[in-house]
Amino acid sequence: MKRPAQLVVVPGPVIGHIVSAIEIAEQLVARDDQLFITVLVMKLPYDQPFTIADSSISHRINFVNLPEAQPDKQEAIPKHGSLIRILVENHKTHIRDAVVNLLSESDQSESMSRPRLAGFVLDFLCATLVDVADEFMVPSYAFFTSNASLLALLFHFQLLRDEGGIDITEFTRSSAELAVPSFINPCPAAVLPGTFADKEITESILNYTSRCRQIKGILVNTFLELDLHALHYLDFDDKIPPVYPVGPLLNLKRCDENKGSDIFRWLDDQPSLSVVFLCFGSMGSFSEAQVKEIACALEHSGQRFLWSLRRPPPKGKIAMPSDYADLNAVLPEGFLNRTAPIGKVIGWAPQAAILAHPAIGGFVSHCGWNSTLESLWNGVPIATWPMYAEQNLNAFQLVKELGLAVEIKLDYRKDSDVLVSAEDIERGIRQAMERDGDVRKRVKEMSEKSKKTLVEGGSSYSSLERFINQI
Ligand SMILES: *[C@@H]1O[C@H](CO)[C@@H](O)[C@H](O)[C@H]1NC(C)=O
Ligand SMILES: *[C@@H]1O[C@H](CO)[C@@H](O)[C@H](O)[C@H]1NC(C)=O
Ligand SMILES: CC(=O)N[C@H]1CO[C@H](CO)[C@@H](O)[C@@H]1O
Repeated sequence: MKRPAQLVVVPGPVIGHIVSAIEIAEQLVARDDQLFITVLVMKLPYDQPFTIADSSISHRINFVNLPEAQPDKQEAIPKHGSLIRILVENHKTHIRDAVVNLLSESDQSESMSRPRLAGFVLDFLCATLVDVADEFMVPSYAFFTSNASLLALLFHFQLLRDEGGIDITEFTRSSAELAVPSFINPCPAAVLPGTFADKEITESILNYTSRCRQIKGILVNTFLELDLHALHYLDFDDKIPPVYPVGPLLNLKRCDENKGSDIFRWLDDQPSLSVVFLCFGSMGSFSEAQVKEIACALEHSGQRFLWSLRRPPPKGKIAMPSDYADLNAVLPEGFLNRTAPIGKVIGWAPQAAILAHPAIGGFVSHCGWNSTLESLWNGVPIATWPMYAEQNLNAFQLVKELGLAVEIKLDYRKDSDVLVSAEDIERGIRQAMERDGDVRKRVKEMSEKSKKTLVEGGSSYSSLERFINQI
């Protein structure tokens, strides 16, 4: 019989990444009863609350909340991307200590079948922790919470930088179309993640990518049927470690908690596929002028809607959006009263549960990868409104390469002065809500594929098996 094995999982210090890490951990223990997992959770920036409330998570998954890392006094207030790099760096000692602890606990355990430490599974954002895994002389694996297309793009850029001496940040200032091997179509430089405009962040990301060449395997939250082209490219390059597409990893079980709330009572009263849902992720918020354009688009379209509207943090402050105390203060006068029969404006939204509701017929989204997966899973067409990081790219592929979404605006950048007009928004909403459109048909097909891939015989199911077998 196989000896029990222990994996140390380290999520990146971002709330969505922790959720994904938990999903991966659950999938792994569900598939191998000799597998034990310890998740090391870093203290999150911006005081984002994270508590592990769900006691239904397997007893073979153990969570350790790491102590807060002492910030380095010399660092100026870092930008978002550097903040993550610094946080990870500052947590190194705590991570080493936690693993030493773990090993000494299992040394003292009575059991004859102590799990051996089989490796570290590191969020891509924590790739520099390969050093720590090396100290324990165990292999490192990575997990990548976005998709294979982005991963392939990063490997491509990293080679251009390290072997071609090319400055990637120059691309974002050009109007060129780039031939990226993992993409079917040339990719306009304008859809490159805005982060590639920043030298320091680009350098960290490409450094992580370079570390990822030295590890034993990469788990990716995607599936073959969706990300075929990029996965083939990654497969055929022997300087890239084996890539295991194991998605879609979605937070579906926790959808039930919301039933019976005000939002769901309202949704229950709406006809099937009649409501467009607007939600822009945990960091998504808009200027007042932009909020007014969205409101006009909704009112003018006459479409039933559910709108998660968040208030931006005060200018110059690094913080998360919050809920408005008084929605009337930001919405056009009388909007709430006039639209009350067909619409509902809410604050924070239980997105996954809402997307699963039969009343939802379309989704205006920032196209974060996990939102994209949730929407496809539920067969809901997306109108893309990317806001930051890799979302422009996701939108580009979703719209242009896969035909799984319609476009509101592809090269919108958060904090830029671009105002997306009510007309553009309304057009996107109408297209996404089209009853018999091709997009809805393709999304339905992809929804079925995304469910099949996870069950026995499916591609992600087999891929996870291959990963487990080589631990
Ligand atoms: C990237 O890696 C190089 C070489 O190891 C190092 O000198 C540099 O400081 C790293 N940069 C960042 C931003 O991590
Ligand atoms: C909006 O409707 C509410 C109740 O339906 C009412 O109390 C309020 O006065 C109305 N506000 C405006 C501005 O019409
Ligand atoms: C699995 C996962 O990461 N789910 C997250 C996706 O993003 C939404 C918000 O954008 C989060 O609420 C989910 O937890």
